[in-house]
Amino acid sequence: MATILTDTSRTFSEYLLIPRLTRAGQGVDTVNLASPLGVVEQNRLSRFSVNIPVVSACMQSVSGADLSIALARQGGLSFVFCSQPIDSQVEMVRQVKAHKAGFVLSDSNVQPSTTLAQLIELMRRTGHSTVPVTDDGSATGKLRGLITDKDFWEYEDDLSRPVEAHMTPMSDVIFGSDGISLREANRLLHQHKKECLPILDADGRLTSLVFKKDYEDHRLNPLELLDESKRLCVGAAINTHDYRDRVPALIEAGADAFCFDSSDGFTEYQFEGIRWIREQYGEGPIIGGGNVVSAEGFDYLVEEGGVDFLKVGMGGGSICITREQKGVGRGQASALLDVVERRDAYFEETGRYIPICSDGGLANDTQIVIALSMGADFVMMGRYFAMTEESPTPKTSINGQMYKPYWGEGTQRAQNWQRYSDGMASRKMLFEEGVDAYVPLVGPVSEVLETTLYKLRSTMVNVGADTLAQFRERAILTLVSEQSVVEGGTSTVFQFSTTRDAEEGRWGGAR
Ligand code: MZP
Repeated sequence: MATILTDTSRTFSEYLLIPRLTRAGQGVDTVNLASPLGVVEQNRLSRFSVNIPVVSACMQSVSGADLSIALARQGGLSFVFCSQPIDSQVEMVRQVKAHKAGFVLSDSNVQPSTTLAQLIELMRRTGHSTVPVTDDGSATGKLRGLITDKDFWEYEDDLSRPVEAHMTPMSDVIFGSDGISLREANRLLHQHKKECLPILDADGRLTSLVFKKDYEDHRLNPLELLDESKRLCVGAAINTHDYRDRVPALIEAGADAFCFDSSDGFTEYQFEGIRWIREQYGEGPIIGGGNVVSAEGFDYLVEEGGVDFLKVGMGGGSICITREQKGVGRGQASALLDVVERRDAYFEETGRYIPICSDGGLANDTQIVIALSMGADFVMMGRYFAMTEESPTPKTSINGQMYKPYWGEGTQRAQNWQRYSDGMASRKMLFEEGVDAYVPLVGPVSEVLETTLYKLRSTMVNVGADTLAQFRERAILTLVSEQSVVEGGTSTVFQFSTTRDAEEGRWGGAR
């Protein structure tokens, strides 16, 4: 006979945190949100951590190159989707790695004989106002000078003249030598009051550029997630079908972490995939497994499989209809609590700490907070990021409101049969496990994350926690009744629907 669990399948909105002592000196500015992604061996640091506990979903309508760059700049990590050919996924990973705030390969270059008119056309096309002049017009040619939009007057100068007549010649260019540290390069920029510092090799060939604006940018984004070479970090999704080809190509492209993208990762197919990567590359690559929703799944992929982190969640995603279609899944809070309990016991037994990712179904900031308090080390979100400026889909106006398309990987549109058919040779999707939808456009990643993370920090202070580890340890949660949810909202007051309505004295109606 089937085993029937006695506990109910619960979700995050059924819980509330009880405040605990906040110590003097604690505040949102003292909270540290760093979180491990790689397994943490006893008394060691994690091999790889994120600076904020947020990653973006392995989805076509979410994790492209622009979103990956925007999220890494805030301290989080994207997993570029794998439901695309290996070449195009590799290209996206490369784009993120090339977007280095630091030493940049120059992508707008001219020759000394290029005319001002051609230069202006190039500047308009690329948006760049400083252009290296190299002997052959390439990014690595011998540097002859630098030209900026301040070196000529578009409506006064003769635009048929060559740039060499206007450029700063080599004799006056301040440059750094290959191998210079970023700190030293920034010092030279500061000392000589320059906007751009070319870096040259021993033969005088251009190797890269360092910009003052990137330095300022980094000061504004102190949590930026960078690798050892100061390049932005990016993760890549992989599947159980073509990892033998995909993983080597992604490693070559510089991917910092991998994550199996599967609706049900409790399979021998995923186990074999993890084993293969470990056999080929040892403990080096950070590998995320899942998704699982039970302690049994944890044991299989962690104890036997050897993953770094584990993703939890099945059927909770905002675009997911797996539970309706197939009758499998579990309430996200119950799934998370079960896996976290097992993770903690495993840590007691072995001294190995396995980071857990709560994946999908987070409908608001409060649920992110509850997931982290329940023991998730970080959360993965799709809808949240699909709504941002930087997601890869076009903005669409519907009835005067701006929206973005958002579709599940289990739709005919995504054609991600690999995510759902671990064992089947067939590439057909006989039924859909996801829906095709629109979500409202909410703004840039930096702005939405600022609010979310401020709320998280604020709740952590309520619980007296300085770090996410303390947050989990100190968290006391209570189940809520329907009536206490009603009590938690506004009651017996008239509420203005927007601040503007309030200012203009318009009633939004009672809630
Ligand atoms: P959400 O943040 O939009 O609620 O959920 C995103 C998560 O839903 C993804 O990370 C993935 O685990 C899951 N997902 C993606 N596509 C589908 C589907 O088509 C799905 N069913 O469930």
